[in-house]
Amino acid sequence: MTETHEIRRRMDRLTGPLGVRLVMAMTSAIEDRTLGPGQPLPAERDFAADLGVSRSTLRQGLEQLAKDGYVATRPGAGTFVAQRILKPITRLTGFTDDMLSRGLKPSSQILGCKVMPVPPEISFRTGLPLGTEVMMLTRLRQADGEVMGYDRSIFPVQAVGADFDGTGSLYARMDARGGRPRRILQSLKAAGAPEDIARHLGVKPGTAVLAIHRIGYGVQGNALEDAMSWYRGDRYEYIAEITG
Ligand code: 16G
Repeated sequence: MTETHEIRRRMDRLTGPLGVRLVMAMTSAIEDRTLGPGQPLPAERDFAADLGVSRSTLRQGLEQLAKDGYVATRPGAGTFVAQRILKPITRLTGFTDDMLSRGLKPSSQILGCKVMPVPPEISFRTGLPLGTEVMMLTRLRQADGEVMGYDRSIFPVQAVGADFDGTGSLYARMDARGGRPRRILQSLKAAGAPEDIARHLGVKPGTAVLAIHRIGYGVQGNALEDAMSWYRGDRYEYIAEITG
């Protein structure tokens, strides 16, 4: 791997125990994308030799990086740089847009799709009149086949058309009708994954995930979406540019 040289260079610039320097150099290389998401790491023996560390130091370092969500090991296939999505907090995009712009293939598993009158608490929150027909769409979201998050979205049937079956991009579907949300109010917090969601995300119940609530409004100020998303904490990182 050509990047090994760069990692070794970074290790040499650091001080402290070899294992710590290895983890720090790898972390920075993954964060600045010297090592790209999904990139396979060399076999243990070669990697250890090229980095000038023992195999046990390398193994411990990789265990630490896996615990922190920087690398993932797939049985039989080796160790890879984890798919970590850096998402600007101020860009109004949907899941499909986010994945395509990173060269990843988005897919969804539909866990539920039903039409009902708007639940009263959603009506109070969004201003959608009681009696409005809404669709509740629950999807497991994947990138290149890996589970990234769980979306549960409620939106007026009118915004997507009565023949919408939940497949494909929700925002693309809205674009083809009256348009997707143009203004979004969003809250983001760390939460322990509830049991049913943890099962779908492939993590232990209680694992820290990003719990995101968003309400999206159309150009006219009308509510178009009330959504809860649970994103895997080891795969997502929200970033913001702050000026003052
Ligand atoms: C994102 C949104 C979700 C929206 C979806 C549309 C967050 C936290 N959630 O997952 O509210 O429904 O994108 O994506 O950003 P789609 O166009 O791929 O269906």
